[in-house]
Amino acid sequence: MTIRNLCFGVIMACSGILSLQAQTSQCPIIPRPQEVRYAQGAFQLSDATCYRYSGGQEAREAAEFFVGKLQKDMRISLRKGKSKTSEILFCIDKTIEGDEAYRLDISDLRVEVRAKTGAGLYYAAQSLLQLLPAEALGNPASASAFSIPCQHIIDAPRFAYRGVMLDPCRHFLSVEDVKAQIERLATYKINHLHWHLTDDQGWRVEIKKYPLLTEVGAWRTEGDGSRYGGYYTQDDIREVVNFARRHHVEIVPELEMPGHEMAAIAAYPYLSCKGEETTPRIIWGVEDVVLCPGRETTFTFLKDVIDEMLPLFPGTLFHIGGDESPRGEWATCDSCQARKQALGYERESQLQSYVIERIGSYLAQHGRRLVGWDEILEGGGLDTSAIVMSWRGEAGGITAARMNHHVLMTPSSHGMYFDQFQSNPSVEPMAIGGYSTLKKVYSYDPVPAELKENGRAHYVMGVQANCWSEYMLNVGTLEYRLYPRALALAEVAWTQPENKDYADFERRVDNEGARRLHYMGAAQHIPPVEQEGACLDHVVFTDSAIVRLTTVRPERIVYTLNGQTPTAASVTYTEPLVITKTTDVKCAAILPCGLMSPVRTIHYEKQSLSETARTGKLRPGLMLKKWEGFYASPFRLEANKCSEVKHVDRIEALRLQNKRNNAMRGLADYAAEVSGYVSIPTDGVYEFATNNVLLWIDGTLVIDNSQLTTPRHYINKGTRALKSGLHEIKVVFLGGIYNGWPSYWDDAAVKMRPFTAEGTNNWQ
Ligand code: TNX
Repeated sequence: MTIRNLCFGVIMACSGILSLQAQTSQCPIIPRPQEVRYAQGAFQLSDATCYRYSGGQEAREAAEFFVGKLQKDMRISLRKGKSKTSEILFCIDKTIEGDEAYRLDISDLRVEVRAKTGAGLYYAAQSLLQLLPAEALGNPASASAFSIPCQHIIDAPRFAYRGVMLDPCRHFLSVEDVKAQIERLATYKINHLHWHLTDDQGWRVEIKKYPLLTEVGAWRTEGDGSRYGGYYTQDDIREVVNFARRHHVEIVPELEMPGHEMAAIAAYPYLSCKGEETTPRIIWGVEDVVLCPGRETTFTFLKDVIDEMLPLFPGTLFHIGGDESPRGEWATCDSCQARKQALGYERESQLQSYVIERIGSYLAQHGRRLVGWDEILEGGGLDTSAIVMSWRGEAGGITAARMNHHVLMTPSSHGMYFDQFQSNPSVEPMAIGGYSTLKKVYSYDPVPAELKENGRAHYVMGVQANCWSEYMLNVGTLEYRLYPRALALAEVAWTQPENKDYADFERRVDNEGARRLHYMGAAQHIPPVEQEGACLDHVVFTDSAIVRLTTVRPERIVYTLNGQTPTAASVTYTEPLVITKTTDVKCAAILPCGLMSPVRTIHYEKQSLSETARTGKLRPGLMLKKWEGFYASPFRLEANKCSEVKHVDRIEALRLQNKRNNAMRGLADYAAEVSGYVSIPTDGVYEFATNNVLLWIDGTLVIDNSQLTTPRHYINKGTRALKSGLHEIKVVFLGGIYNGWPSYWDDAAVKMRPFTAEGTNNWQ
């Protein structure tokens, strides 16, 4: 099986010897500072070191943060006071330009940290901590002194807004999970956490005036009948916001409107045009039912909710969503049409603008700035104070900047969607699609060329990556998707383009970066081994097979052919392997710092060509059997009573056995199987792909998707050596909603092609 079935933890392949000497010649800091100048000598940090601060509370907080970290992570206790031989001074210095800029002067007897603000001092402290070896985090008692090379660092961020979005609506994150990410992200100088608190599938913020929002709206019924949900109390939110403040992170809350609000509508049906009773959405995708902009009660509700949210979130930015709001219901709603007429509007999109405008001015009265997804531009007339978050490519951001809006760049097309795959989908846990590698994230420049050319670069306030969580079932998967891509994002957001260098970044991630993440307790993506070309877990051959291994970023690959789990001491892959008998190739990638990817087992099986089926007289078509009810597993269906047997003409008929509605509510789920014969044109090895759950050829299971968390895409492919002629085929489909994905959205097809290791043949 692939790594999808393993946990995302990583293991140390070798412990190595603790080097307490930081590397001198190469700066390990992520994001890379503006300027680093090395000098002779080194500063000794130990229990004998003293610390001081000047500049009031801000300086005290930064100093205490640093001292606290040393104490907690490395068991080094600094004393407050002066020392002639080893001291660290944190100093607010108003002559330094830039709110988050800092200077770090490390000489043999003294470290001087200077910044204009507490945030600057905090970032200096983070840089200083990154100059200490990451191993010390994992072995706090292992060293009593550290040596930091003398150097002078001058640093400041490129962008004021450096953000990550978390989505606890699709899959919930506990307060502790959210705090853990804030602390880690702040290590890399990320300073905004956009918290997506409301959506169709769940409402996550306690609003005292509307208790049903969390009693009803925070819980949805999953496809297997279980209840899923959770929410943050106002105390929880205060705790997170305070924690974030101490790490100089502003929380930007998001209250979606007018779309993506099915959970609120389920709690208070009068918020929608038709007012029908409903439930939070039970599948991913976009809900057609949205807030009614015609009725005043909608605005009373939104203002009441905002009134309770504002004191919880003292930052200046407030996100009102605004994305993906279908307008179909408004066209037939009397209140919406009356509003449209009264305002002289011609298009429904103007009603969307009306909502944004009214709420925007309400927020402005309360000293907040509205942020919205790029759809907020669509109806026209948007106040220039609104900040546009460009997610559908860069176009929204460019248009907005041309109209004098500040913009935040988070284009799904340029790697900023961390819900996308980060290496070959065949070796990754299920993701939404797309392809966003570490390199792609790193290579992004948030200022589009057009804005540079027309002098509008300054409208780009910053950049953000989004962790939409449809396919992040738990915090382990979130972290696996977030790290180390968030480190690349941090460098995109902080470092000036002329100081960026992917090869150097890769070196820092592969060494100190990965190690630090590991000791901070974060799961992270260490590139799993892929096969070049056709990347399958089970490869059939008749004579011999050539195995070509690779990883999405170049790493050492180790492997075994004797069934043993590979270790750092195993053979290093240097050239393609030739396999002539049935063999399990077990392989893993090892980073230079010793961390190892999950082990992948690729089963290479030597087969002789499978005989054709003995058949009597055949009729065209296939036999379909159906069983009513929800099935979590496709095995042993025969043990249940079959409700129907009939002939169908296509395999795809499997998914058409009930009447569906768009929102998939109240479906009668079922399992179904088709069986028949497939005609194989010539002798050879064939590759099959299907998003159905099982595929058998000649009574052998060739594809088993039953372990996938979500049956979508053509992930598990299978191969089989077949003689020309007719072969038995059997396919099983489970109709139902699996982790938010309705299998009725799949095409239910089976594809086939002659197998080539290059994977270049077309599907038939
Ligand atoms: C689009 S990005 C959405 C989200 C989904 C996401 C999945 C945006 C403003 N809306 O509701 O979760 O795609 O990638």
